[in-house]
Amino acid sequence: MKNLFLVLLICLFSLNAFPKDGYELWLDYSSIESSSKRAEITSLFSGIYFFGQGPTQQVIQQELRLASQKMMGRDPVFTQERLNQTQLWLGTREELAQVLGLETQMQIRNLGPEGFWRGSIDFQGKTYYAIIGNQPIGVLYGVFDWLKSIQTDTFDPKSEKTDAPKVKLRMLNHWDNLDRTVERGYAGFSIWDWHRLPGFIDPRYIDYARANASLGINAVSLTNVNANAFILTPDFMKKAKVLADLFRPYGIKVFLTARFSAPIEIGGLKTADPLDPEVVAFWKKKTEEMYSFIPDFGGFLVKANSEGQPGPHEYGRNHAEGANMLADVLAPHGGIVIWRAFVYSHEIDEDRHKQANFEFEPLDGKFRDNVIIQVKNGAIDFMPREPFHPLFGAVKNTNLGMEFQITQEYLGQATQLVYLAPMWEEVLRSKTYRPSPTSTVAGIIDGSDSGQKLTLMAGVSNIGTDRNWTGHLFGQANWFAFGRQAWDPNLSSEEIAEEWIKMTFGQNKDILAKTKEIMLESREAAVNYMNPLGLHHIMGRSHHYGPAPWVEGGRADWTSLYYHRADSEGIGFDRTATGSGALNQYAPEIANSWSDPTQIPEKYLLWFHHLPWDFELKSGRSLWEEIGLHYDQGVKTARSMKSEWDSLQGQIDPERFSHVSQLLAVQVQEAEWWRNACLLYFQTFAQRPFPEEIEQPQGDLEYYKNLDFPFAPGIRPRW
Ligand code: BDP
Repeated sequence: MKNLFLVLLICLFSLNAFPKDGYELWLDYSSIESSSKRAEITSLFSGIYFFGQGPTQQVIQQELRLASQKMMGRDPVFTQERLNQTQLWLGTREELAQVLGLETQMQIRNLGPEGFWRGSIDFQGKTYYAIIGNQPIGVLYGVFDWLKSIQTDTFDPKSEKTDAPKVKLRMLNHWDNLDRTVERGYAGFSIWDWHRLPGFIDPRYIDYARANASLGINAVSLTNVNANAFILTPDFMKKAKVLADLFRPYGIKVFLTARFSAPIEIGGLKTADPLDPEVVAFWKKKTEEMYSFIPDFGGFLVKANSEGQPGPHEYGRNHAEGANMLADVLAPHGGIVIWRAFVYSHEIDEDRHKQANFEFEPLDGKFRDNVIIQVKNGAIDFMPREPFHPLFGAVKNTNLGMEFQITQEYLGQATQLVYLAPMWEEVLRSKTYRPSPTSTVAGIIDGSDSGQKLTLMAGVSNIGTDRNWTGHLFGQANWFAFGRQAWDPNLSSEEIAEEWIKMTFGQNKDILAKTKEIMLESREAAVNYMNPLGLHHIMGRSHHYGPAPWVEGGRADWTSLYYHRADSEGIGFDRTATGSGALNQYAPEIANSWSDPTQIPEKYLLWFHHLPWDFELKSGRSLWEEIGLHYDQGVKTARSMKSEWDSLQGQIDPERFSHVSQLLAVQVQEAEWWRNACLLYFQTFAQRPFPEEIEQPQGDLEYYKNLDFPFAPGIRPRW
């Protein structure tokens, strides 16, 4: 007996002592402290009845088992006796209605296949808690939502909740190569172990699917948009099939990237012309083959005629001809084509900002119904701050989807804590004034303003083989926030941060308040110390790590000089009518007021205007002074983020505390580096002293220019 007690004690101790490395993500299900709450939840877990059976129900059972063990230290009781022993009912609307005649109680009929209802039901004198979906996947979403309410201490059995996603496809885009390198990946290698698939199933695949399902992410493209045609060979299809089979019960569909020249590379043809009958036959056969492995295959994601990728232009065809050919072969199987709008060419003598609109506006209405044009949030390239992409609102009869970048290519990679939800919120809430005066980007994406039925929000994944999945622990918050905003683009970044913090660190009020503050100020801090006042694209060449406003030579639209245009007179890119005219691609309400440098929001000033160094800003200071103050402010905020976090020592487990604390120290150094390098460089043009009130930039410009990072992670492989 004594021995048994000892063993138990040791077990308990080692459980607690197991370092928290972030692997569990937001699904850590920390133990419920309050005894009354614990009793309430324990009672619900003590009699769970499932209406219906199937793979998704099994997944729900596993999740409930895990949650119960971790939150209450005991197994849940699943019962076959649906009345006497049951506390919690789980099932679809139809299943419950058939047995219990409860049709009228459920308001979820119109919520689509993924909607759910949860609340209390009185039946024959007893009250049950019920989680009901239109389909099993809705039940799973409802269960995750319920578990979240327990973790965030907001569960109230008396109140009911109905919810359904506002966007149809909520998708992760992995930029993962078949050799397991990840383009712009900062968290290790690809989690897809292609070489050992299909035989070996890494348990991570399931945890990945759970995490996505807990957010409502229901689609994933496994491979890099800079695609390799080999993924479309039967050997790789077999591997992808294993993943698709594993993800199906979690409601996740698999997509793959299609290399436009695949008919040549793996089909033995001489052309990839989309109008050539042999090419069409190739894609038809490939698609049929794909569906023979994956009957619910989602479709193809395509990057064509962009940054050297092959596409229809090689054959004198346009994007619609290319996309429609694929759409036609996918349509009989229910598949779709996601065609990227990230197209620009240095051979065209036009501001890169304008090129996507040039290509796609004339094609409006020409794409098939099963094509979505996936548009990056801004017209250049995932910069720390971009005005929304002018394609939103410019086309009326084309499905448009959003592409955000979760991986922090331009926002501190995996050394910096930058919470991206405020950036996405800023974009989604932007007014487009088209198609109607009240339209917003969110309204176009979710169809409420655009009327489109096929809706999509995609995020470029930040996931890799690192134990904590995302390299920086707080990268998890960006994965989480992306999923939440894709579910409902109207959620605020603040409420999402609160959910994530509570699910990740528990209920401690001090942790919540301080961490939330750090997260919410982090993105503006990064903009300030990297790209204030509308500056953009001044990062290191190729690896994109750190500042390099001096990059010149080679392809012009990949240099920094092309974008900041600093000279002895001033700085900024004139995109008004006197410059490139890109501003005119927006609705007149925007174009008119933003053409005036005294009216445009200052955060976009140098994006659209080239202005003299002495130009006076709203503060009464000169442009040069304000640039200095913004850079300096960024550094100060980074420092206060660090001290705020450090004040939580002892309240957060030592492993995660130290991981974040060390990285924040790196972030402060990187912020100083950005400020010093950029200000010293711009001073060579401005020829003015730095404002007195800022910390004077240290170091030597030549030193900064000579820094070299040949092994920085995530570099794009050369083909
Ligand atoms: C850029 C990345 C590059 C991607 C490209 C894209 O630097 O690696 O291939 O976006 O979105 O930002 O296709």
